[in-house]
Amino acid sequence: MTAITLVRGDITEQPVDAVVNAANSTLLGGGGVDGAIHRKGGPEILAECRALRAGRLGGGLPTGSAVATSAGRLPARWVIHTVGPVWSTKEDRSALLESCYRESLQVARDVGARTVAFPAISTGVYRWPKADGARRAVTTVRAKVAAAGAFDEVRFVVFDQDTHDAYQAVL
Ligand code: AR6
Repeated sequence: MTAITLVRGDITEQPVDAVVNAANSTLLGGGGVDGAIHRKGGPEILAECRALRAGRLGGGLPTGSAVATSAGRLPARWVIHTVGPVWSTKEDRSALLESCYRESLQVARDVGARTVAFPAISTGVYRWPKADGARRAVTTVRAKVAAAGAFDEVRFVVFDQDTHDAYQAVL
């Protein structure tokens, strides 16, 4: 059984095997969770991201995909970078958001991570509605961990009270 838990706090302080980063396609950093992870994790993470860009991810990491690097000085072993979709009222991009959770867990499983922390992907700079983001995060993770059976804990780590309430309502 995988424990699915909710914590209000800073994802960079979670002592888990893998923390998921809400990155962008360049993999070269940004604000929000991404900025916090690179700031606290140190230059080793960015160096690995640059190496990926110089190699098999020359075109960047596609939206909905995920890739692992080491976690530098974070109290984790891996950072799993994923790129959420920017919210759109014209187009339904929810399959891409769900793909972020599924692909991140697939990568986590591939590296051997048993505890994984997720931020609320796309719900900050990318403006995805918090309640819908929470519902898709929880349902997608539940389905994937039931199928994969490889995790001890998947932890949702949220910053603000609204997001916390949204996750609590779904959980
Ligand atoms: N720990 C946990 N949650 C956090 C933290 C933290 N340290 N910091 C912010 N949040 P965002 P996105 C929450 O904007 O919407 C970057 O520039 C935040 O309150 O980090 O996927 C990237 O480079 C919100 O609820 O990610 C991309 O360009 C959630 O994490 C773009 O932003 C996600 O907010 C990605 O935007």
